[in-house]
Amino acid sequence: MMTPMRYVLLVITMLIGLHYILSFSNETYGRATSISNIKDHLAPASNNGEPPYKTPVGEEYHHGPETHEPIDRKANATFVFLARNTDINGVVVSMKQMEDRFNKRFQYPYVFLNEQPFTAEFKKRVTELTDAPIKFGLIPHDHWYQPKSIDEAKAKESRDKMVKNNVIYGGSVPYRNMCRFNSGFFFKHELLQDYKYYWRIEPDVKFFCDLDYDPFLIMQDEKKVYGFTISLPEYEATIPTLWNAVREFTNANPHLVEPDNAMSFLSDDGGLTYNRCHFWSNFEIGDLDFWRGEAYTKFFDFLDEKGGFYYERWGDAPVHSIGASLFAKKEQIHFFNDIGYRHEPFQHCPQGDAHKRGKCWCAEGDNFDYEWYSCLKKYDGVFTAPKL
Ligand SMILES: Nc1nc2c(ncn2[C@@H]2O[C@H](COP(=O)(O)OP(=O)(O)O)[C@@H](O)[C@H]2O)c(=O)[nH]1
Ligand SMILES: *[C@@H]1O[C@H](CO)[C@@H](O)[C@H](O)[C@H]1NC(C)=O
Ligand SMILES: *[C@@H]1O[C@H](CO)[C@@H](O)[C@H](O)[C@H]1NC(C)=O
Ligand SMILES: [Mg+2]
Repeated sequence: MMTPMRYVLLVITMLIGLHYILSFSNETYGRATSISNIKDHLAPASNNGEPPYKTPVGEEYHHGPETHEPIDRKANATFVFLARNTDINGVVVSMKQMEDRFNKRFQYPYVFLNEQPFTAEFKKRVTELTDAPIKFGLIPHDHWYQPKSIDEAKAKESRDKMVKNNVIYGGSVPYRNMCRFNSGFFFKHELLQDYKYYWRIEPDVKFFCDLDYDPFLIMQDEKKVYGFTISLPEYEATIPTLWNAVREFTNANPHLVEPDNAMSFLSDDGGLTYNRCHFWSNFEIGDLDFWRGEAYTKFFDFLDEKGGFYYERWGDAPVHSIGASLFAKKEQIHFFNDIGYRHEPFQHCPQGDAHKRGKCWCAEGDNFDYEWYSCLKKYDGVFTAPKL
């Protein structure tokens, strides 16, 4: 039965879908710049290829139930958790699940970061949840706050306009600080210098499945640089000039673009326009040295100079996604198919054998992977699409 409420919801969903399709087919900004350099560096398509996740993680990585094999091998890795003191109740929800599903067995350390000192109460509550080492770090002033080089009058005008247009977090300076920090600074923090891999966690997320293998070892053994579970398009209003800046950068630095890249995840027309697909960065398992490397460092500095973190509201998700897609090989971006994960309002729920193996508590039918608003099909297309 179609209740009136369901009918209204369906119509709203269809309208949003229509808007999305129209806006996708009508990119008008910034067609002026030459794209020849990007075209030269388009990923060669591999028709034979399948996305790497279609091949499940090898049996040798699985440890089985906790009564079985002890953990004999670990990666150089840590969790990274950026949070405010006021986030504590959501922080413990996420961390308790991470401990129960994975880390009480694997014992990776946690690094907590904040631009203000963590309170004794915050430290006590998270320390009680784990036997693994925990470090609490203060973010250096210049890595967090709006730089002096930003014209505050211009930035404010843009924020006010976004508020008027109901852009999510459009009026927030702290949110912009956070996006810029996550884009270009977290991996520079002194507490992260000791590590090569990180797993980012946010407050109030859910981990649905037992994980009896170490995803960091997959990263290390297969030389992956970026792992995700959910992908979707970014809001146009937050990044109107981001793609122009990206093209300007790649045109000026073609040698930094990886020839075997994942451009077709980002663009449906060979780099001319951005389809706004990005990996949802509230979940990330990544290589810190990749962010610290020459290509991404120069890329971030270039973007930072443009001021779009403040004059617009560039998010760390599109910035990381574009960086990983253009400066790494496509096979180095990994979809963690067997990690069940939710950050409101979307979730990835492993299907079939993976669901059973992980004893997942999400409903298999509630899975974002091939919903219309998901970009996973574009990720698949990177490996299967015919050559442009
Ligand atoms: N220290 C600190 N952390 C923040 C601040 N704003 C957001 N965060 C953290 O940054 C991450 C993203 O923020 P969140 O509110 O979850 O944004 P959303 O997921 O995009 O809605 C979370 O880990 C927050 O705890 C801030 O002003 N200070
Ligand atoms: C596309 O953008 C142009 C210029 O902004 C506008 O005139 C046109 O109506 C738009 N078309 C669609 C389908 O949105
Ligand atoms: C861990 O990785 C970091 C960054 O690559 C490196 O500096 C450090 O020496 C590594 N530690 C170990 C024990 O390998
Ligand atoms: Mg969040």
